[in-house]
Amino acid sequence: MKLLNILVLLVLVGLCCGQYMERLSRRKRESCFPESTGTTPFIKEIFLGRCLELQVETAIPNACPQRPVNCMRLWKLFHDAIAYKDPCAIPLDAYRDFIAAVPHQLPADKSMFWSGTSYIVHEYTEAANDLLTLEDTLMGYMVDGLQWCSSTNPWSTGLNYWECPEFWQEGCEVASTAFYTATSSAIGRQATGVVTVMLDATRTDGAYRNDSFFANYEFPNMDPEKVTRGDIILVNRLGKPVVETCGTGSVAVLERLFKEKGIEWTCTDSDERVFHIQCSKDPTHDDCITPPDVME
Ligand code: N1C
Repeated sequence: MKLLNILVLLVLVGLCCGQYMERLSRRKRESCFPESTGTTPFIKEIFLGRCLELQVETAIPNACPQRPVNCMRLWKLFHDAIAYKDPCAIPLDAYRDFIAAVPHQLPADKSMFWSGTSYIVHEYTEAANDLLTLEDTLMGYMVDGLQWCSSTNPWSTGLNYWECPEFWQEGCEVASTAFYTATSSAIGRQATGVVTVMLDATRTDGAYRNDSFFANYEFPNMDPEKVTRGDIILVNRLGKPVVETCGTGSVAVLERLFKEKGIEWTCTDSDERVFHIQCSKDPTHDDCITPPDVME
């Protein structure tokens, strides 16, 4: 009888833990620290940990830096780029020294650019395991998803952990804008061979937007002597009407720009992998359920 009770208890605990773990993995990860609009707590430690991790544990195949990266030096350059400056007046070239010090990590044919598709592009490159976004390289990985801004208080560390201005604030030039301007320009310059760009075809303001980092800093910095082809992948978001297809609207503009630059291009608006990845995230979505007559 005692043994039976223990067995029942073990099964119940197993079921509860299983469900809890499943729920945890489905939920968006959150911070255990009080919510704040300031710099991410322990940003320095996270930065250093990621810098080491990307060399020690999860290095990009065939893209290791020639010598071990001095992560402390990179942190100092990243920190000094904005520390003690007015958080709303960060010049666009603030990260110049930081960019110059980060090793180049984009092997030929591996660059994946994106605009409006951050919610799927990383799952796509992970599933394909053959393309790299900026966030997969050291330059973008160390601060991916983090928040940071400067403090002018001379008694502080130079960063503000209480509050940061938002990037859309009128007349405010924030650190992340300077950071993505510099890093986007750098990976645009570094790309060689075939490049891929993933755009959202269901956006009403256009898949290829003039005000995007891709349009302003990545595409213009691609060198036609080094880039041999541009593959455009359009994402049709589940349940949303398709606004543009290959050869129409702003996609046609990008195709023309590739041509004018002397770079060949291809375009696909029905990429199967994109469809399956979206369905794996939302398997019961109407668009993903195969009608019974197709299954027969
Ligand atoms: O303006 P976007 O798209 O065209 O920028 C995306 C483009 C990518 O190819 C990346 O290489 O520029 C690079 N990039 C990032 O890697 C990045 N990570 C997070 C640009 N912006 C990035 N962010 C944040 O997303 C940033 O704060 C900026 O405001 C948005 C831009 O995303 P978008 O409009 O979808």
